[in-house]
Amino acid sequence: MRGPALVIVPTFNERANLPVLIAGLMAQPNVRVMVVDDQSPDGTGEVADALACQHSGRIEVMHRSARRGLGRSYIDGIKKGVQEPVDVICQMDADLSHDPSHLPDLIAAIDRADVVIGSRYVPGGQVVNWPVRRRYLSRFANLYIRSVTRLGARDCTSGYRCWRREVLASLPLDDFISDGYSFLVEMLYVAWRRRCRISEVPITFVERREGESKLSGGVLFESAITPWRLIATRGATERRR
Ligand SMILES: Nc1nc2c(ncn2[C@@H]2O[C@H](COP(=O)(O)OP(=O)(O)O)[C@@H](O)[C@H]2O)c(=O)[nH]1
Ligand SMILES: [Mg+2]
Repeated sequence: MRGPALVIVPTFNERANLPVLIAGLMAQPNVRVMVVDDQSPDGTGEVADALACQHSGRIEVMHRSARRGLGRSYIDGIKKGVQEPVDVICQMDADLSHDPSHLPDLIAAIDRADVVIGSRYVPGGQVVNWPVRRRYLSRFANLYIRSVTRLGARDCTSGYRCWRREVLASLPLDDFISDGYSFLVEMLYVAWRRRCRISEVPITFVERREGESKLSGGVLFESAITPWRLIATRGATERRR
């Protein structure tokens, strides 16, 4: 059996979603949360502080003031998280796309893996409420990443993941270059090159109802380049072992 888990949740303008997510997470035993907010203009950071008061000892809030970014937020959150007395560190979106009730499945699977992906693209996994365009984009992105990098995971872009703390602590976080969603691909690729065991458990992904996606043209451009950069620099990844 595993001990406590820490869930890192990056937020940017998730005011309406965060209280619902936190209620779902607080219903899970042995789970703590770190919200990493990028000075959201909608006041998500203050909402997070109020929730931390309500559930004192189980929620911490990191208010970032450096340059905004999903990758940067994760790096800062993980660096702090790996210092804490937990066995497992999870990553999760705040927009209610990732159902906290899947968390026990992910955490249970870590007994036989170093990283477990909450996966839309293994049998039993599904996507709800995505327009056709977004479905194709995600399918294509995974096909593209898997073909270029040879990564074996079916859902390389899922942001719902669970890591053994010591494995996460051993990744060369400061060397990661990706800013946006590509950060998730870079993390997985580097872990795989270092022979981490990757496992996938099915999830039902539900598109957000509140707030807006931060997917942008710049993010897509970075995503197109990243797999090629990763294979071009794979020797360096190995040497940093
Ligand atoms: N801290 C931080 N969180 C971000 C940033 N961009 C996105 N997020 C969060 O990352 C998660 C996924 O973002 P989302 O816009 O839903 O991406 P999508 O699901 O791919 O459309 C959500 O919890 C966002 O609030 C950012 O620049 N900084
Ligand atoms: Mg989303």
